[in-house]
This record gives sequence, structure tokens and C-alpha cells, in this order.
Amino acid sequence: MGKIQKINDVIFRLSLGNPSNPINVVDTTNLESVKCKYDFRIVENGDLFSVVSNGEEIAKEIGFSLESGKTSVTIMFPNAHFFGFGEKMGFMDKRGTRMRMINTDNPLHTPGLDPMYISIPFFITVSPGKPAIGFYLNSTAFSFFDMDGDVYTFGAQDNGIEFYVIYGPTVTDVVKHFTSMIGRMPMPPAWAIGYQQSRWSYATADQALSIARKMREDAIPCDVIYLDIDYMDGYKVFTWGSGFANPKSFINKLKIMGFKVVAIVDPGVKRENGYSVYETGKKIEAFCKSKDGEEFVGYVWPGQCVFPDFLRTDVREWWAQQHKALFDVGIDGIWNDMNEPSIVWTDKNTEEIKALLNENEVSLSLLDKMKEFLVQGDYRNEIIHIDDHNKKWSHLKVRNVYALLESMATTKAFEIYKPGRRLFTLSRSGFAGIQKYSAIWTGDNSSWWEHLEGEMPILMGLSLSGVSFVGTDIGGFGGNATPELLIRWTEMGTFLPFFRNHTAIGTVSQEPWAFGRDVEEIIKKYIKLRYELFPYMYTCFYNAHETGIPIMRPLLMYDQDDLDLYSVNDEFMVGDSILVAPVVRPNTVWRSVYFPKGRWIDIRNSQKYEGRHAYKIAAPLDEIPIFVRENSVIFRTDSMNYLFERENLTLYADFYGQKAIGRVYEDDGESFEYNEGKYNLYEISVESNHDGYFVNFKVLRRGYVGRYKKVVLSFEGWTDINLPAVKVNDKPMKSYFVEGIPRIDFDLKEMM
Ligand code: MIG
Repeated sequence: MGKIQKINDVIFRLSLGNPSNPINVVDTTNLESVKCKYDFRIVENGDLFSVVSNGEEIAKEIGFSLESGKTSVTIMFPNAHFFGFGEKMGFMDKRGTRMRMINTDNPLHTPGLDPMYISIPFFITVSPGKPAIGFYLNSTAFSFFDMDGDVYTFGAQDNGIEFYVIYGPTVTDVVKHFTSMIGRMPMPPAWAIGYQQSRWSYATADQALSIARKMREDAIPCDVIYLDIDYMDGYKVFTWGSGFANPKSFINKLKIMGFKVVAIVDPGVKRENGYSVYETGKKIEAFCKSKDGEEFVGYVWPGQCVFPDFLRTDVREWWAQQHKALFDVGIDGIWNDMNEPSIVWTDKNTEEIKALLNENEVSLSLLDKMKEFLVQGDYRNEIIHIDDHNKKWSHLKVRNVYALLESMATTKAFEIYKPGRRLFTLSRSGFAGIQKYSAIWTGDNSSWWEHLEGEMPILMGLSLSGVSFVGTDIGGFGGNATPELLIRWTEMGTFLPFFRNHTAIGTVSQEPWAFGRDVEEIIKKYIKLRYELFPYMYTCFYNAHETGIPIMRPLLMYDQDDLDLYSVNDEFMVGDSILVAPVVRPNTVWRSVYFPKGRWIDIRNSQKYEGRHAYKIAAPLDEIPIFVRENSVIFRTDSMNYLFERENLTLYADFYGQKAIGRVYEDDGESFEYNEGKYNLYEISVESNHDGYFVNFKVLRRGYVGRYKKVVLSFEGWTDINLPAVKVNDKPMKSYFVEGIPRIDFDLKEMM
């Protein structure tokens, strides 16, 4: 009945009927070659299919159903658990849940809330002892996933279906193969990995400057200051309001202090004659139409707005050009908000809304109405898009990729105004492949303990769906943070790929110093730790760029045969070697930590823990439990006010265990020259016996001058009172103790 096509050894495409997408995010023309030894195939049995590996049926009774405007596929996979699905509330394992995908600004993230801002119709089925299999539904339409149990159904509102079946056998392999077809992230600018400070809003230049000065005065490392909607003139995109009379000199002052500046951009363009963004857009008919052929009008911050039809190449080009107003005065990065797109109401229900607005108090019915509109919005049926070939598309098919298309336009803007420089875009909404253009954050969370905890599974779901550069509003967006919550949230944020503190208008301040000295000291300690861990983190980014393997990882990626790991939602790994177990409850100074197989070392006291066991771990307010996998190397450097503030850095390599190997990556952090081999990659390995340590230092690549000049190796866990003998590349070195831990050091150039 359907069509099967083998893409390569690990990817098959199945299709039925006539599915159609306004754009195709999958590119299988340039896949890396993979050899799979597990004889993975799709077998046809009459109307049904099965997924077979080494002669064993893994998923079976795969059947299609084709109703007009709705196509689905049903699969049987005994004992399967389901991970991925992009950005979804709730726990990671989606077995027993039903989800919908249509990009939605749903401003209050209560349990069970679905859908959210981002749609990634991809998931991985995992079951102990079985190969993991990924399914990617290649549809930009409204889609649904009924993951009821061993038999599950997913599909889309379309006249056909196309999906990819992606073989593992490990979860990691699935993510690698999936990202080989939808793309991986480019290296971000190094500064984007630093600490970032935001709020809605630093509404004047003076206010933003005073935040920046305070960071430097208190020696809190910080790389980025954000400008939320109040920098604009009447919320008109690509304008500057009166609070920022001289944006260029304002930004220059920040630059001198070592800050980068990111400005928010909303897609809604104020419909106002004489406003050049509106006028120039109108000239090329850049804006989405209603069914009646007129400009579609919706209400957002500036009032009556029109919305660029990013589906068209010339519209993306025009949008890119508008960024001149920001890039010319020195803006470094772009924050794409409200790009579901979020629309608060339209002309059709203005009267109704106005009547409610006129009531004396802000009534619950007004809020309900607005929410109903944001979430269901009849306008979605109204909007028409027109593509490059003059073909009309219903918004229902374009909506899920609207933010992706916008991010493509933003990427173009960087290419025009910052040629040769890496880009930084932060997006709220998105679709499969958004990682090629943008980092993402999880939108409007609240200053609730439940959200501190609940962000981890959301971020890990995104990570498994190909999006590595992810984070949350540290401290929570809605509501008021408390000192304790902010400390715990910052402790966790230290280890998230994207590390930004942000809060809503009208909430209490939550900059690091907002709750007094003692709180500030703890927060500062963690922000500094983030900067010290830069070599480790940056290497994780490099790996994600190279292989698609996420930075933030669920524990089950380390042992998918251990079913107990499937429900660990409140611990995560950063890269291969660091396990993080944040405290997510108030007035709590301990927690239970479950470890994957192997041995784990508490970096505070070198205490060892056995894998596949849970332990009670102490966690006073100023400590987040972090553990290192035995036999690994953690790379650190000196902390500083902002990344790359100084040259001549020391690279610290901390060895944990008897036998370890680790790599560290370094490049200029700002250009694309790493693509031409201008980077350094070092590999350090160590083996030890009771005579001492034998270290091998290899320069795998030396293509860039480098900032690390001196190397300090420390041997954690050495218990002898005598110093060990140490050889590096067969040369004896002089070791010495620092706080009971043996060390050696040498100049990097000795190793060249
Ligand atoms: O309707 O720009 O998620 O981070 O501060 C709210 C104001 C619009 C939503 C974003 C939030 C941002 C806020 N925006």
C-alpha cells in the first residue's frame, strides 16, 4: 500500500498518499556514509510493515490509515518507551501520553499543557535489550502523537504521510543519524556560552548600563546584556525609542566593558503609514494575506500589525535588510520572540475584547478570552501564505515552520551585516532543524520550584530532538523569584548549554545581587565555575556541531538497558563526563541520586559511588551535587570577566581514575575559519600503576594560535603520601602537591 525507500544503511522513508509541505527540512542528498552491521530493514507483509534487525522484528504491524485531511500510522513496539518530541511539558518518557503539535504561545506552563512553542515531530522508541528506533514524521501540518502503549499512532492533518525510520542501535546513534538528515548547529560565537543577563525590560540606556557596571564592579562574569521590547519606539520593530537616544554610543560603552548586546525582534510589524518597515514591506507585498486577499491584520504589542510571509525568499531578504537599524549601531545578536506567531486578537473580535477591556476591573473573562485566542485562534484558518512559485498555502501548514523561516531570514541578516562572523539568534518557536539557525529557550516559565524541576525533561526532550543549544529563563519568568530559588536555579543553569537569567515585567529583580551579599556570593561562585569550565563546555559544543550528539543528555543515553534510568528526570549529563543533580525543592539540603552503570566521583570530596544504585547525597544551599565519571578528564581554565578577555590562559586537566582519555577543542570563537581547519584539538590520555602516571599529550590538530599556554595536570584520587612519578610522552616530569593532590605543569609549546 505505501512506498518504502531505503535512504542508507540506517534510514528508510515510508510514504502514503500525497503529503505536501511548504518547505522540506530534510536533506538526504549529502548523508555521511554509515555502515550498519545489524541488517536493518523494513519488510512488507501485505498491507502491513515491520522493522527488522538481524532477522528480529523490532516494530511490527505498521499500518496506515488515510482519511481525507488526516493520515496516520499505527505501530506496535512491545514495551517501548518514547523520548524526544521536541519541546513538551511533563516527564521525558511519553509512554501513556497524547500530544499535539502546532506552535502555540501558551503563557502559563501548567502540568499537562500541550502544545508549546516548538514542534519537532520526532521521537525515539527505546526498550531495554532492543535497538532504539527513531521516527521522524516529515510534516509541517498539525500533527498528533497518541503514545498509548505498545501500540501507538501518530499522524498529521494532510492528504498523505511521509515518515522516516531511523536505526540506532543506541539512542545516541539515532540522534546522530537524525541530525545527519535535518542538520546540526554551526559553532556559536564563544561569548554566547557565557553568562547572560536580561529582564523585561532594561527600558533605558542608563538602566542597562548600570546593570553592566554593577556586574563589573562586583566581578561577576557576564558576556551579554539583553534589550527587551521597550528599547523600541512604540514597539515598532527595527526602531529605537527615546530611552535609547544614542544607541551607538550606548552600545559602545557596553563594548568597552566587554559586553555583547542582544536585541529582541518580534515578527508583528505595526500597520502605520510612513513607518518604513511597513512601507517597504507593503511595496513588495511582504505581508501575509487573509482569505479575502487583503493584508491579514492582528493585534500584538504595537497595536494593529501585519506579519511578514517568510515563506518567500524575497521577503526573507527584505526582512534581513531591516536589521541594518540594529547591526549598524553595534547589536551583536538577535532574539526572535512571539514567532509562533503569537497574536492577541484580530479585528473580528476587537469589539468583544474592547467591551471586556472597558469593564472596570481586568476581568477573568478578558484574560480567559485572550488566552483562548492565543491558544486556539480562529485566525489560523484565515491566513494565507504564498510561496516562491506563487502557490498558496494555508497558515495551518506554514505555522509550524514560521519561526524556522524567520530564523533563516535572521541568518541572512548576519550574512549581510556581519560577514565572516558567527551568528547568535535566540528563538522561542521553531521546528525540526531550528538548530542550524538558532539557539532556543523554553519561553515563559514561572518562578516556581516545579518549573526548576520541570525544565530538565523539557530541555532533554529538545536535546534528543536535535536541538543542542537550549536553556531556560534562570530564576523563572513569571512571578517573583525567592533568594533560594534563584540560587538553586543558577546552580543548575551553570551546566545548561544556554545560560541566561530573565524575568517578566512587574516581577521582583533577580540579578545576581538582588537578594543581598550572601546570595550574590553563591551565585557568583557558580557563574565563575561556568567560566572555568569553558574548555569542557566548548568542546561539548564542538561535538554537537560535528556529530549532533547533544550537550545536555538524559542518563538513559549511557545505558539504555537500564529501565530505571528512563524515569530519571531530575539529573542530567553534560557531555560524556559530568553528571549534574540539582536540588529542586525549597529548604532542602540533600537529595537522592541514581547513577548509571560504572563509577562516579563526587568532585567535592572524591567520594566514589557505584552505578545502578541510588544514594542520599548532601547538598547545602551553596552546593549543587556534581559527579565525574570515573576514568575521565575534565578541562578547565581561568575565570574572567567575559570570555576571551585575556590571552595566555592555563589549561587545567583534572584526571579522575586510573586510566582516562579526553579531548579539548579551541578556536578563535568568532569566525568561520574553524571550517578551514583553524582550530586546535588536543588529546590527553593517562594510564597509571603504583609506580605513577604515564601521560600522553597529543596535538591532533594545531591550526590556530591558541590561548592556552600553560597546562596543569592534576591527578585526583591519589592517596599515597609520596609524590607519584609522572612521565609525559616518556619524559619524566617534576610533580608537586597542591592541597594533597599531585600536579605537574608544562608549557604547551614544549609539546609541539
Ligand atoms: O507577551 O517581550 O517569552 O521572554 O520578555 C510577552 C516581552 C512577550 C514573551 C517572551 C519574554 C519576553 C516578553 N515576551
